[in-house]
Amino acid sequence: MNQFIERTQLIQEWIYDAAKLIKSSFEENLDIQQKSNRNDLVTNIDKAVEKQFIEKIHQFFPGERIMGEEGFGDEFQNLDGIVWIIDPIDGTLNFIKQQYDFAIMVAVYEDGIGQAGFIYDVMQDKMYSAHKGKGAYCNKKKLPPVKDLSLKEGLVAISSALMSKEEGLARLVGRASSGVRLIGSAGIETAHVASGQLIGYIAASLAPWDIAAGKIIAEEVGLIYTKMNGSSIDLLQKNPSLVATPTAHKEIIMLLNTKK
Ligand code: 2AM
Ligand code: CA
Repeated sequence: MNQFIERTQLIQEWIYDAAKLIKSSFEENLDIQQKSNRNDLVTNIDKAVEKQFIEKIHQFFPGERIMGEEGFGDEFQNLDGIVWIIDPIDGTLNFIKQQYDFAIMVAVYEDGIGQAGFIYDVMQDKMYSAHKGKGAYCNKKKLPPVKDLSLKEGLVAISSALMSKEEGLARLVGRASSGVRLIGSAGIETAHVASGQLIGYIAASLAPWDIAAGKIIAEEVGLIYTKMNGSSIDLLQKNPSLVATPTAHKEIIMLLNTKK
């Protein structure tokens, strides 16, 4: 069996353990710190979950490199070899303010190519997963290839940063679609595009850990995941990001070009 498929059970166990840790914190006072701005927060729980993943990866897969949002992993100049990309809590603001709509995300890349991706919507108990070339799943159910709907035929998700910073651009895409939906977790929004609830998701600036797992899952169901100008995602940097059905992807890029 492919070595990345063999890892599935272990990775999912780690994710369920992390979810327990996160849920057990609901009754406690969180230690909350600000990162780049007042809406970019980190808690003691984000840090504890990342450390827990790193400990387990070191124990089971010594020598493999880890990129983690909270900085307890390695520094990266390239993506050579096997690289784990971890977002301990995606949607930290939702975790703090709503105790809902946040995810745990784990991806495994080899020489820059996505091999396995997991997005766990903790409160809905939905494990989205994919292995390269083997399709994507929500829990045990295989996700069908997406219908190639156009922008006007579907709902689109837009990050709140894009709504506030690039209002014109967000409005242009929103108006051309059936409607706009906002959740505030790149992982859950991407999972909803993969499961056909949305036809696309656009975000002003996503970090590698916001993208890595979702990109593998999205591509397995026939979605296109690129930067907003259509060029390839760079997992060593932040990216203005666009994931959509092939037709909606083309339409959104055309709309964004008319804005320039
Ligand atoms: P995070 O919660 O892991 O930081 C919110 O619209 C989405 O954008 C979340 O998935 C959030 O991930 C991500 N995001 C990326 N950069 C961000 C930033 N600087 N501030 C807030 N959210 C950010
Ligand atoms: Ca995070």
